Amino acid sequence: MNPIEQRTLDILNRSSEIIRELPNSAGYLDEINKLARNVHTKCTLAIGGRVKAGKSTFINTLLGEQLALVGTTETTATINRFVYGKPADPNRPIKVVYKNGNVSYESQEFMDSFQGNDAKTMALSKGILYFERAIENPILLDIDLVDTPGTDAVVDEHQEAAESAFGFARDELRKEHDAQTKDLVKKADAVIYLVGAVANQSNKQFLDNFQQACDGASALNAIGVISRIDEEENTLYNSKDQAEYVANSLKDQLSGVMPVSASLYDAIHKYTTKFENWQRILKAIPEDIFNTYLCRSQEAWEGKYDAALVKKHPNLITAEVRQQMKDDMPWGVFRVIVKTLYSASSAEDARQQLLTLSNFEEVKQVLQDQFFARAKAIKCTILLAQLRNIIWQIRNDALYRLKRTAKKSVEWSTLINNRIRPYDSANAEELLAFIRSNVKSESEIQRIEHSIKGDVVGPLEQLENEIQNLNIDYKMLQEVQRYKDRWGDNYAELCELFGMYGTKPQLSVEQKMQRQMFWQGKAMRLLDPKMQEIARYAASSYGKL
Ligand SMILES: Nc1nc2c(ncn2[C@@H]2O[C@H](COP(=O)(O)OP(=O)(O)O)[C@@H](O)[C@H]2O)c(=O)[nH]1
Ligand SMILES: [Mg+2]
Repeated sequence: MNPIEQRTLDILNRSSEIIRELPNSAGYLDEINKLARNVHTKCTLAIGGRVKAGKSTFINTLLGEQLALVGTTETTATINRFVYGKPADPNRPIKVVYKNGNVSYESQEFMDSFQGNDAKTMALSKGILYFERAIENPILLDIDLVDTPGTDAVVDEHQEAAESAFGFARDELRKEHDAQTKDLVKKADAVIYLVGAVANQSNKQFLDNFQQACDGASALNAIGVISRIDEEENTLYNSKDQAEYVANSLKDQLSGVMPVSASLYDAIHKYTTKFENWQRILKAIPEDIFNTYLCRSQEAWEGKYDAALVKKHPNLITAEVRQQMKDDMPWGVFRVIVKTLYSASSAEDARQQLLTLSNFEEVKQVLQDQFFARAKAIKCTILLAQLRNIIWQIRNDALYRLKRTAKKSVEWSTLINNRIRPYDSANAEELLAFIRSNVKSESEIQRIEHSIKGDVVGPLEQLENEIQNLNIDYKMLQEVQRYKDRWGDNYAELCELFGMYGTKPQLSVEQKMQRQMFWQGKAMRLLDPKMQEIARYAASSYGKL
């Protein structure tokens, strides 16, 4: 077991030992035992956000397999869990958990049949609680990934009007999905919030969408992703600014915000062998025709202006060839690919630029560092906070009542001694014995309080602090890595100091002091406040080594 888990379990076990001594403690013990069992369960990472934000696409790209159904309608959207493991029967890899408690194992075809948008599919999906699929993907070693149906489905008025009886049932399902998603996100240990970059969303609207999506989230375990950035060129080429704007405004809710286009990343991999050939074909098109006419819109690319264009340029590649090129890529994805190929000096150069634009590798790295690698710390932080809550209740409720009773029992004993013993010493003794065996004395209570403080609250706070420091280290490490170039020769030193390699530098006292002074001096000379903060933190970290 990982050391953080072991220490969490030790604290939980010790607290249940102490609390067992209290009368009527069964309820508390139950809660603590539940927490202890949870130490071994995996951390749940849920993907939240609106319907059609691109959640399922993002998960597929993350897992590198087409596992979650994409483009599902509200009738077919289901909860999909992805867990580490091997399916018992490879022909029936999908575990279906029904709302009535039944479980069945089904084939891929069964799952694919959920693409329908009809009454029958809807009736079927209504009975299902979730799908679960076991895959041997290292991402899932310490976390279970949950794809949610999404909140706030956009009402499709055409469909609504066409089939109003069906529309009502669909509205019900929509509400259910909205509630399910919110509930899953609330129960998850960590959440990725996806908000699609819908064309022309104002910054304010954008923020409102994020705020709504991550309502009540705590910044440590929640990260924001602006998805589908390829759809708006404005967003695509300014995606980092947009992300920074949202991140600054939601500092308390999200640990960070990153832009991504999962579809672009997928397309780069799917079509990369064609890039060279495409680039040759594209570069033969005159610039004004390429930019002004062909890339204007999907219709233009597919031939809308060709009748007029071909008169001027008889050698223009035909609309048919162009459509073949586009294949089934979303227009935004295709547009950025052809534009980049057109302007880049080589196909490889274009590939690199496109990878950077999709930003997927960076997002994956951050998720890796922040969630997948820290899953156990995240889980334990949550369990420790819950234990702290239980202890607080015990101190304010059970212990408080015990103390009151102990005080009262002293009064009763005096009363018995003074008023009963002179007339009936046998009964007085019996009463006193009853009190002694049923009421905890003030000194016993003090001993319990002392144990709670020393054996539970102390170690709990110590562990919480250590995890907290790891979290700050981690945030600093992220900053350092983000602006790697700024740190020149000191980059590797900071990475080690902030725990990138899992071990802290081993230095003599003189060396530590020397490095501490170096970073204090640097903090004073630096002008950028972020860099100043990091330098100061480096100095204090050497102090704590
Ligand atoms: N252009 C573009 N389309 C995307 C991207 N991600 C998802 N989509 C499309 O958006 C639609 C909804 O995607 P889906 O993953 O099912 O969204 P979900 O409802 O949040 O799970 C589908 O048609 C996807 O092809 C993206 O990065 N770029
Ligand atoms: Mg989906």
